[in-house]
Amino acid sequence: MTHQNHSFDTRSVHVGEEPEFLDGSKNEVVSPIFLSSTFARKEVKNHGQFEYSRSGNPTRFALEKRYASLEQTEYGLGFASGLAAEATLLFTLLKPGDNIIGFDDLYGGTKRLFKQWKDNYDITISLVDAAQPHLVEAAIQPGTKLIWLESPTNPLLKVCDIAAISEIAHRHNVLVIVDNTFLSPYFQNPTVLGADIVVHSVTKYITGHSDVVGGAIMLNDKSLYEKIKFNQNALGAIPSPFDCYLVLRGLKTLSLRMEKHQSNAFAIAEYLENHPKVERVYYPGLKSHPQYELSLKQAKGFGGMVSFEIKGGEKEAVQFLECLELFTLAESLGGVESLIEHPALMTHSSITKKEREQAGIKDSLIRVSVGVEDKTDLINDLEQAFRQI
Ligand code: P1T
Repeated sequence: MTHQNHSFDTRSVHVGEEPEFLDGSKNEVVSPIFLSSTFARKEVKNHGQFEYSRSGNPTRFALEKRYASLEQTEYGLGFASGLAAEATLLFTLLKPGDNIIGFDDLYGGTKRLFKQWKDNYDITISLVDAAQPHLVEAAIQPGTKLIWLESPTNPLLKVCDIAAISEIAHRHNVLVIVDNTFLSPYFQNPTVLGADIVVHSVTKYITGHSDVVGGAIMLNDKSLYEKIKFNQNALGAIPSPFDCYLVLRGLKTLSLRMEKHQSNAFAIAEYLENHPKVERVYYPGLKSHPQYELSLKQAKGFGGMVSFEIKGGEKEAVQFLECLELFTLAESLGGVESLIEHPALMTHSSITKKEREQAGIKDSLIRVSVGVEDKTDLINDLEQAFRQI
């Protein structure tokens, strides 16, 4: 059955796992975990749909079909991690002498990857405040190959106008890649807004239970898809069948989880905004957020990530974080359990202090991945920790 006319909630449950999908004689409701690393053939010169699990596996195939459906693209590809997906993209799209324009606020590991490409493969990187599209246009140079965006960004929750930047990029023959990890395909579909390629850390909301490290790429262009798929196999950074099964399972509740993450995040952002020990709150759903109107226009929601600056500096931030009991002090985000962290010392410690300062990541900044627990319990935990500093 085709789910083309079905809504997101229906597609996230069914696509890739239609009972007759794999073979008419098999009618499982849930995709089996195909552990076989290789697939038999009758003829030397011909193989069936699957040949060897690095190049294709039925459980991964089911998941890749769902990835494409949820991002409303023609094609989806699964990877062993978000960074494996990103590295495969850079490997496929760049040649020496090329230039990447990136948002000045991006996940620290993405900036570290860019630096590897810069140092080893003669690529130049221009980081700009993409919240101002004219700065992106001004940064375009003859060698610019791609513009790399997050919206909202990690960790400052900056939002950029994906449609406006895509229009600028396409006038200059440049590709737009959007890392859509923070909103998930439930709240935002960048290719519908004009971007060329979407990348995800599946580790986060898409899986949703902090038990898989995975990545994904979704796109519409057939020739680009074939090049990236070739390198998915050639580089081999693929997800295991068991991880694919867990992601298929996690995705069935994506819409339910995202709604709860968001309503809890609203409550926490408002609580923090009124707290005397808080200097500043970053959440795109607050009217005080500089791109609140843009978020309303281009996304269906604001997500579950909130960042804030505590009054004081690193000392107060660390003290606060170590006093929390219900929030787990850990890197990562997007799971059902609330996580909290210190970007400068944790997720963004792989970039230099100078770069962090340029991007606006202060030592007093704290990032919260709001889970789906009871919001009063979460706020009570924050309150008891504030009282101790
Ligand atoms: O961890 P991995 O699945 O390889 O994904 C990397 C990645 C890519 N893009 C964004 C926006 C991310 O946030 C991440 C990973 N981020 C964390 C681990 C973190 O705590 O921010």
